Amino acid sequence: MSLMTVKVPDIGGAENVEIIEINVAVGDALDAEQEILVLETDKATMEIPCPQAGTVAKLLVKVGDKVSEGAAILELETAAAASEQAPAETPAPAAAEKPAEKAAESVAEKPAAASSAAQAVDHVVVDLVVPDLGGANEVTVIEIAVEKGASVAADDSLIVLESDKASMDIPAPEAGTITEFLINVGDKVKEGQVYARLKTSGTASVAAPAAEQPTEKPVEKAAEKPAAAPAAPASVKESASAKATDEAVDFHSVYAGPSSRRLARQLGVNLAKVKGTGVRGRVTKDDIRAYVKDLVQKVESGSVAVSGGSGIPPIPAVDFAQFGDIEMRPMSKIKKVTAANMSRAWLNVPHVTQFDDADITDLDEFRASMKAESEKAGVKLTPLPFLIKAAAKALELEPSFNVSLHHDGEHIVQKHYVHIGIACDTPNGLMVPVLRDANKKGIYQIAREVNELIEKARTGKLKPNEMQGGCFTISSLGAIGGTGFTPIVNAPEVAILGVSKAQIKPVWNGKEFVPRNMLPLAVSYDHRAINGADCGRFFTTLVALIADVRRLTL
Ligand code: CAO
Repeated sequence: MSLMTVKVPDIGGAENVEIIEINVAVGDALDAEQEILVLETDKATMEIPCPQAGTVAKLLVKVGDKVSEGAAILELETAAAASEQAPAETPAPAAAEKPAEKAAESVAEKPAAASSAAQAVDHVVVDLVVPDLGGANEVTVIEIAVEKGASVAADDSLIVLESDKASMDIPAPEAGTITEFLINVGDKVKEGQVYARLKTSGTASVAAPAAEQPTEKPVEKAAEKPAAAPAAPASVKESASAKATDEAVDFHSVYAGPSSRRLARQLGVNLAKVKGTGVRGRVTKDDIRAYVKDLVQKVESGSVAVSGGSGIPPIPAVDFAQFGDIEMRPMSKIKKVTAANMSRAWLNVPHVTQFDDADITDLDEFRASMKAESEKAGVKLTPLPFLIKAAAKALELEPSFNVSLHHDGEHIVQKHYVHIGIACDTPNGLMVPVLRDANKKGIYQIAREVNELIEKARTGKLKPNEMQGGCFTISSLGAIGGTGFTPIVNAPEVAILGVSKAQIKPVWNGKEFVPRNMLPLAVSYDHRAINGADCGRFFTTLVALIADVRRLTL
């Protein structure tokens, strides 16, 4: 093993160039050509590669340092054989990495074919040519920042070129209208190649058309001031393409180096959505990785399903302020979790909802008759404990409802316990505490435990295990009102009961209409696990149990 010092290579004479990114750390094993750091002039970025494989022994620079050719960057521990060739110079950055100023000068030196005498013409059409690429043979067009027909100001970025190691914005030499592009994104272009035509006003500083050309016609010629230097990131203007749809990959308005852009393209990441944490907000590769990691986590937790997962078009963003006064309030954690759970269940579970009314006239009479006794026992008896008991009994009698789909997609999990979830409206949002073994408990015990759970939910004292393990959920809006609703299955449960407000209704008893207290019920179920006939049986059983509370004791 031996130690070599890696130095800043020939960077085209640029001096005191700022280090804006360091992509290696002490101890990293580097391959030859692996990117070490990124330099930036006010016109271009350059990635400095490692001259040969080795391990970083010491970093000699930090982000923000200004360096010139020959400055020591790091010490590299290399294999002995390789070190014999040392001190190896860092390979000069390829083609486009040569500082843009250089490219600009080089191109600017090339005079336009036409004379510099200005002539009075309405307008001239000038060819925009690819500037000096610092010796690179070909570079790729990675963006066309404006559309044909767009009016551009001087220095507006028109296209972005990228070599292996650097990217550069090619700005408009002056104001005008783009009449055509002669290249497409992905094309390889060479220095001097005409990539677009710009119609400028005749009195502009653009060189006049050649004398022999008729002045009444627009003139085509090379611009005297060709697209020279890549624009500084800060000067990147919003382009027509940047105003495209949210989904369109918008690299143009993004400040990122070639390797970051390359990584974004490989991963299909829209760079415009990535928050840059590098110098001056530059998007680094770590930013892209963090973005992808975060996205994957959100997708796996289901929290981004509403925003376009599984090919579902996202709901477009709306600026509500344009319609009147608004205020932004943060969602509580519970509301966010509920939103994620609901979208996940709604998108994953094929729902069917069936409806029926239960006659609770007798139940209500019984409840009223028990009022004094229940108060003495310290229990408030609403219809809810009876519904819980009835649901638990119905689940025992119709076990096809007491199941979950196994995540392998090939098994049904039959449960031999009966835990009932109660949807509970709390100041922070919807919570679903779970009453365990409801089938084994009496009405008083259920009422007492449920009231405790509701109290805990509303005071934020529920423990995680008190919200887990439910087999079936009851969501009661009975105290509030409404004649019916279609509840969303609380997956991985396969069914839910929605309870609406009881009402006295005329019911035909075979001889006459009689006033009965009717409770509107809805059962939503997961049609992957339950068939309509199963639900019919379960629902009939449930309604019969509610209508005759004596059956609950059997
Ligand atoms: N019909 C008519 N009256 C009803 C009724 C019904 N279906 N259900 C309850 N009531 C009555 C009760 O008897 C009580 O009246 P009394 O005091 O005169 O006896 C009154 O309404 C208030 O009941 P409550 O709300 O205090 O208690 P509850 O046991 O009925 O409900 C709970 C408890 C936690 C289910 C309820 O408070 C709640 O939070 N519901 C909201 C659930 C929710 O938001 N679900 C989401 C819907 S979308 O999926």
